[in-house]
Amino acid sequence: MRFSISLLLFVMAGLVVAFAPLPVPAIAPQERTFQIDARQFAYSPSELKVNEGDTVTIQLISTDVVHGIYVDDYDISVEADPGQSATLTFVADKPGSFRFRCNVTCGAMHPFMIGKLTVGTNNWLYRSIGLAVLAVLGVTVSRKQET
Ligand SMILES: [Cu+2]
Repeated sequence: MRFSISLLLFVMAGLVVAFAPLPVPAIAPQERTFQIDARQFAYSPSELKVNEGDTVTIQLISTDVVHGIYVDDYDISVEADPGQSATLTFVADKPGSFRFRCNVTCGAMHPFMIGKLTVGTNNWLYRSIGLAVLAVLGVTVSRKQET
């Protein structure tokens, strides 16, 4: 009986650690710079991951024809001439996943020239540390009660 109550307490504590709002703020916003090469019909890299609040600078380099980048929902864009680069800076203040796409008609496969921007909150580090500590405690306590 005692064992199952302490097990229940640990499960509840685990849920709190995993899902409760954190008293500490997420990792401080950073300045992030990405260089993206654009060519017919792809971006390289095509996936960007940042944390909410980061100041993001995208340096777009068009390697063949004129390309652009338009980020859905953020409603921002930039265009780069062939062989040139262009810079776009914004604050990633909306969490979630956003498509970005070429906003210059650059050829037949132009509609498929897309990428993904992921804006996440970076607090899983703290939560996973908390869960690891709880797991160790749980194992220790249940071992003691067995003896
Ligand atoms: Cu394009």
